[in-house]
Amino acid sequence: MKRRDFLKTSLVVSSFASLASLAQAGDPANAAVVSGEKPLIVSTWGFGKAANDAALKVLLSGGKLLDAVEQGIWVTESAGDGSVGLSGGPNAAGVVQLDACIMNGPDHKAGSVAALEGIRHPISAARRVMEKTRHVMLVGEGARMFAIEEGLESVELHSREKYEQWQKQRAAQRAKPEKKPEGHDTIALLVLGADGNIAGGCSTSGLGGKLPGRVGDSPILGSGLYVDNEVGAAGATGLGENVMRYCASFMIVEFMRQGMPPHEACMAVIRRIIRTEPKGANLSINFVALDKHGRYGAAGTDGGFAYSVTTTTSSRVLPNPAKGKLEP
Ligand code: SD4
Repeated sequence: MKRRDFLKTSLVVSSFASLASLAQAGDPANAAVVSGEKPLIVSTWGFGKAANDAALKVLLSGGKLLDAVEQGIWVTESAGDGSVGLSGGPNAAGVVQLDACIMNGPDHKAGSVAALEGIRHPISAARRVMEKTRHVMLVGEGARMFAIEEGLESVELHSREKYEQWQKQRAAQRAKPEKKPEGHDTIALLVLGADGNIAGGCSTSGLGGKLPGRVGDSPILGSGLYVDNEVGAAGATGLGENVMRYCASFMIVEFMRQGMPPHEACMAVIRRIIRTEPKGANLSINFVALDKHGRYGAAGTDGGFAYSVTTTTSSRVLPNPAKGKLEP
């Protein structure tokens, strides 16, 4: 075959392949659903639904993409259900240390805070770092002082008692059959706006019982969250140590850039990580992703992982499409 013919043939084949993946719309057996709807909001876990709904409201009332991300995540940070925000699991010293980041597609700007204590809304601190400083990330006491100077609400820190109480709760939870990954939860929330722009945020109290000062994947750009306005966005939840060593969210976005739909990109990254890990699929790594075309997807090694998807026509909690498809 002449070079010109070969190029022609491969162009036809590759556009057929992308059409085929776009044609998966509405097939419930295939998690790489084409929503096509904008705005589209995707987040981690079932609790993400309330955050998505709040984010959609912001967009529908004319708010900016970043307002939708921030105010959506506020809902989870304020929920007080022992997962994200100040009600989250404390570290081994009995203190809740929070991690968060935010990223804006159009200008590729980002802000992040880590090991932040006593601030009600770490996502807002991350946004202020992005918008009001020349830095990307602030940690610990510096982040706390900055947040207070910015007028963000600060609250009393949790004590050792809180840690003991939390340990008892966890022991009871572990006894239940369908448990969430032990001791950690995170919201990663991705928004595709009606104008095709993308933004995302991530907020967590991190791994319960962690060493004081430990920082997970959630505030690390490319690990817990990544946004590329030309391609899409991805976010993570689970055991940060198994995500941040692989720059997993960045890798998902890069796989989508190469043409994979979001669900396949999440699966491909999980498979790639599993290949190197002695623990196989026993890693507690879970991902959500959306792309520029309005396609979304997720995959996780935790059977109990779920994700939330919201458009103007529906708001749903969907099960982990990878459940049963990865070796434990
Ligand atoms: C962390 N990835 O700090 C976070 C915790 C989490 O579900 O996502 N829990 O490792």
